[in-house]
Amino acid sequence: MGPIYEKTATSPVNIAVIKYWGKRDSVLILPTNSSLSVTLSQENLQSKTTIRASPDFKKDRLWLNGVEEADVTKNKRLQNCLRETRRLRKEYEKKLCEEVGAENTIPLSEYNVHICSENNFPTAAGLASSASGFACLVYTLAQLYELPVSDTELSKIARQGSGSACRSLFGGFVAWEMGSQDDGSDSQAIQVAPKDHWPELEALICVVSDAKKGTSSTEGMQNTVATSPLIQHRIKHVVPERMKSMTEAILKRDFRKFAEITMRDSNQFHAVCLDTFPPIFYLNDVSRAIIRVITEYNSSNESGELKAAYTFDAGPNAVIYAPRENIPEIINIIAKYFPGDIDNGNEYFTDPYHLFS
Ligand code: 2P0
Repeated sequence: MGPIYEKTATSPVNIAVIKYWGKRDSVLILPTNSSLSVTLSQENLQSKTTIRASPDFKKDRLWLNGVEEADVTKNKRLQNCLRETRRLRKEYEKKLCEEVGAENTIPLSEYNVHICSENNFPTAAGLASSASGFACLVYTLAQLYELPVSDTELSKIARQGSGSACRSLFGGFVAWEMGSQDDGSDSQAIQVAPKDHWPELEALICVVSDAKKGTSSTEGMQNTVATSPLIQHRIKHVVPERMKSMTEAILKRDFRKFAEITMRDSNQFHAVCLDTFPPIFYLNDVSRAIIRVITEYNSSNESGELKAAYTFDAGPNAVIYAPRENIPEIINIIAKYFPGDIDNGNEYFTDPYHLFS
C-alpha cells in the first residue's frame, strides 16, 4: 500500500440578494448578469468534503451524501473542477521540483482521488446545495494540493462547478462580477465586506418544503434566456444599477435600502420565471403568504423603516433578512400564521452568518 493524502474542509451556503439567473456560456458558466450574496453561518447550513489522493487509487470516485456516483467521468462539472485544480497543482509541482528537487515533490496531480461530500440540509430544495458543495470541492482540493492561489482565483474554478458556488468561497457580503472576457478570466467573486462589518444583520430561514425542486436552476435559466423578453430588460437596465446601490447599502449598513433592493430583486427573479415560456413556478401558496406577512409587518411600522426583507431562490423556502433585534418578533409572527405549514412541523431557525475560514 502506498501513502494516502487526505484533507477535509467545510463550506457555507450563500443566499443571493441580487440574483444570478442566466448564462452567456454554459460550459465555462459565465453569467448574463453580476450578482451579490450574503454567506450564511457554517453550523446550520454547510457542505463537508473529505478528499483522499493515493497512487493506489485506480480511478476518481465520488460519494454524495453517502451514495457513490456510478460514473464520475459523466459529471462534466466535477471533471472541469478536477482538471483545473490539477492543472494548478501541476504548475506548482514544477516550481517545487526546481526549489526542493523532484525527490521531495509529491506528484499529487497524477493521483486519482476519492471524494466524499455531504450536506447537513436538504439537497436541491432551493437552499443552494450546489453552491456550498462545489465551493467545498474546490476549496478542499486547493488545501490538499497546497495551491498558492487566492480565493478569487479559486472562485473562477468553483464557478465552473456551479455558478453560485464562486460566491461561497468568501464570508460576509460577496459579489460575483460577471466579467466581459469570453474565456471567463474576469468572471470571479470578490468580498464586498466581511461579515463583522454588519454583525446585527441576521438571516431567518423558513423551510417551507424540503422536496427536490421541479425545475433545476440550470435548465430553468436556460429556458428563461431563450424565451423571456423581461430577462433582457433585467440584464441591461436593472441589475447594473442595483449592484451599485446594493454595494452602497451594505457599506453604509443602510437596512432600508438593503431590504428594498433584496425584496425587489427576489420579486423580479420570480417575475422572469413567470415570463419564461412555458412558465416556471418556484413559489407556492405558503411562500406567497410569507411575502404578504412580511409586507404587512413592514407597513405596520409607524416610523416607516423597513423591519425585514424576504428573498426566495429556485424553490419555495423563504430567507428573511432582518436586524437581530427584530428576529424574535418575526419568529412569533411566522409561528402564528404558519403553525403547521412549514416543513412538516414548524421548522425554522435563526442563522447568524459568519466568515468562511
Ligand atoms: C442565485 N440561483 O444567485 C440564484 C438565485 C437560484 C436563484 O444561483 O447552473 O445552481 O449550477 O450555475 O448556481 C442557482 O443557480 O446554477 C442560483 P448553475 P446554480 O443564487
